[in-house]
Amino acid sequence: MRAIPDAFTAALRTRDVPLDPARARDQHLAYVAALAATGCEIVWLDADESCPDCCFVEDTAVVLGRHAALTVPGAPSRRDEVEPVGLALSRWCAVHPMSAPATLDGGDVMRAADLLFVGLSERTNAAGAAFLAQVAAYEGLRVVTVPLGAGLHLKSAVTLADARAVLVLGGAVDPAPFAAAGLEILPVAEPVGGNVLHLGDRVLVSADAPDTAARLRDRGLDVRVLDVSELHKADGALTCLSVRIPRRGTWCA
Ligand code: CIR
Repeated sequence: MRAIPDAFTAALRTRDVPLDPARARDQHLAYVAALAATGCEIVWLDADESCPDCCFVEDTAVVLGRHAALTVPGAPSRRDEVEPVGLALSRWCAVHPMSAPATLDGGDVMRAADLLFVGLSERTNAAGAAFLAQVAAYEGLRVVTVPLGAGLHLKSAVTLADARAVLVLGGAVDPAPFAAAGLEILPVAEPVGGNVLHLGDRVLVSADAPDTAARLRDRGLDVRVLDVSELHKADGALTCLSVRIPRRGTWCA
């Protein structure tokens, strides 16, 4: 995870709303606590005041096991975020840096067992997906590209609720490739309900998606609700605030 800079006020966003770094930090700390409570070790990188979006660390790297791809984020203002994340990750993984004109944001990559669904979006292009496929092959993983119809990233709209079921925000993407992979489709209508973070037997859900939280509870999942409203204002969600590094021989969302 990476700390929130004062420069967060200048983070990229689709809506012209002011951003409050202090409020975002309070919400970020609650998120850290929720991750730590699941038994994760937290590796914390300092903020970089020249990178307003640096807390959205998921977009800079995709960890696949012993190998990780370092991205070229689709937004040029985010490209300096990558190097410190790569240095930190090199403690666990062989890191493979992507080169422009390939671009990819980690928020466009959703893993389900041995498949990596990659959203082709305003941030991620076909060359970025092809590079990821090369690195993924070292781990025996296969890439399936899915064109994104609306929204910032694939995982803004589609995430695993558990290992066999996927939440899909209506209108954002064709659910057929997920169904073809044997995943149960759980359609959602709440704009931030498609982005949950499934960690072991627990799932984190945004407080702005109460219907999704209730539905996942009804499925018997251990749901924890977090207020990340200040991060939503910068188009961030639950997955984008961390890069998850699974224990050897396991995988995580
Ligand atoms: C951006 O526009 O790049 C950031 N303000 C938000 C990135 C959110 N990342 C993610 O959902 N993976």
